Amino acid sequence: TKKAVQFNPADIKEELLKKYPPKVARKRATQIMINEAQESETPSEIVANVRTIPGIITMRGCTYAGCKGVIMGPTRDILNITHGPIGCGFYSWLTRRNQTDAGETGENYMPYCFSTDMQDQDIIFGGEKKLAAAIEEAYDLFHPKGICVFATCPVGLIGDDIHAVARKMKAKFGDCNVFAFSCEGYKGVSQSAGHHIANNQVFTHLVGENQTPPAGEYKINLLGEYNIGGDGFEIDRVLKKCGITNIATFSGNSSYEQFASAQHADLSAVMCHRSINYVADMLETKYGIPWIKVNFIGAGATAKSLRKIGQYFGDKALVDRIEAVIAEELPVVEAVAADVKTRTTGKTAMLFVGGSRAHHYNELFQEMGMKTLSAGYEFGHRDDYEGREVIPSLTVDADSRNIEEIEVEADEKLYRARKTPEEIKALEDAGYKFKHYDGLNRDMDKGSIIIDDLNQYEAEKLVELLKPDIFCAGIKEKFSIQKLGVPMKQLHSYDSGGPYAGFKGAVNFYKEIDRLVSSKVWSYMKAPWQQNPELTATFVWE
Ligand code: CFM
Ligand code: HCA
Repeated sequence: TKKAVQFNPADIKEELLKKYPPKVARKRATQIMINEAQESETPSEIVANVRTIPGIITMRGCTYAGCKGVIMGPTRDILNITHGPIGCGFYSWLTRRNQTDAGETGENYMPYCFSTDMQDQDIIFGGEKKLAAAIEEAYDLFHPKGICVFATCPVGLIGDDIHAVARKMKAKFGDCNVFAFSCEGYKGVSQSAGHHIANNQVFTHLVGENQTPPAGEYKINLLGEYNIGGDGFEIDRVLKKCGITNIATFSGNSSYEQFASAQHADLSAVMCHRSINYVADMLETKYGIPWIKVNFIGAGATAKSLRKIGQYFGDKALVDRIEAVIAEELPVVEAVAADVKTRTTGKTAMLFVGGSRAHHYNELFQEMGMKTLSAGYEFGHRDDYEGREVIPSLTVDADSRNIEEIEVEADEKLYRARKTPEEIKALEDAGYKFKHYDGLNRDMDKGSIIIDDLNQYEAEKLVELLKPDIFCAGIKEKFSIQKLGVPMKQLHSYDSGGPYAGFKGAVNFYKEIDRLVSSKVWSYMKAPWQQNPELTATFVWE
């Protein structure tokens, strides 16, 4: 049995900051927050979505990763070409474990990695011709419905006009939708700007193209679900059982046609709002499709989200069917939870994932009786922490303006809590619709430590100070944490596991976490020479 860690969060914060030069410590102090959201009306402020201080080894990724890897990567029949050095294409090639099912006849280009493989001479003389040739070669080989082109850092620096090349090739082919993304890695402070750029382009160039309404009742779009480890398959199974038609998932297990038909849905259900809220807003503004926040991570959250969808349609047949599904699925999950809880209750966790999973998985850990000591996002914005209270109907052309400016402008409009009644009225008069959903802070215990853009040093320090029973983050953290003798579960790729969403996913997750926190192997983490220092040899010069 493990001793309960008693800690004073203020001391921990001080300890984390101690190592930094004064200026760095001052900035980091604004991104480390001791949670008090439970008690106060206005959640405490955290600084988020700002540049990482150079020299710090951040957990973040780049804007290209957020655009190409995250949003567009999981779509099987759009052919994605990276315009850049080969590493950018290679490291965003299926590492995320986003799965797809093309059926017997469907196209699937995900097993391929398409890149222009930029070389020194392209940097000097320009890469546009090479890009046009790559698009043509891909078209001749595969005849896809769509080709997307993604800019990497050097493309922006040398000024290749990827949009002009895409337009030219689209006109030349006539039957293939070619469009491009100015998602150079450096464009924003993290992946987040890449989401925004991807949202804008896919909405501008693809959504609404298919005029024929798909068949089915209770039509929804599932936004912000990426089918990592098969999560989307499990959610689709549950939705289908309830009689809900999923027109388009953005973008797990998705296809060109799904995006093209998304405007036929009656409702958007938003799972990871960080990555896709811009599409949700644009669907609402242009097509009048409202959106609600859902979460299918955790059995309780799944039941709640299904009920929320049922409530939106307000149809008795649907509501009854949803209740029947919950009544059938939930007891199986609860039985496993009851067993697992005998071992997991009181255990502690730390969760540091991109922009929504820290929040979503906190709920799953709560279902197991576990406590999250510290959590945060790599690239969340303030609304992901504090909750969002106003939706800006912001449709911006991210390619013609500085994306950082746009993001600041969008974020500034979100915080109703900090606005005067006059300011709120002015926003409402201007057409902004107020909505509410909770951020991470609301669900974390008082006194837990919330940290934005955690880095390598702070991660190791936190583990050393608080000794959690499990640490959840990504591949860069995996082995440094395990070397400290603490089990580490990847909440991005799920290591080799999943699905963890929906009812069946919750069962998988309970069992996996139980296995990890109950294992004795972590107590054998001292090497023989650390336990028996007499083995240390002394070198004697004769
Ligand atoms: Fe949304 Fe995601 Fe996440 Fe994200 Fe990501 Fe991801 Fe993530 Mo990795 S879209 S914000 S940019 S839930 S890839 S499927 S796991 S960091 S917490
Ligand atoms: C990304 C993708 C990533 C990386 C995960 C990790 C993912 O941000 O580019 O660091 O392990 O989920 O695959 O977030």
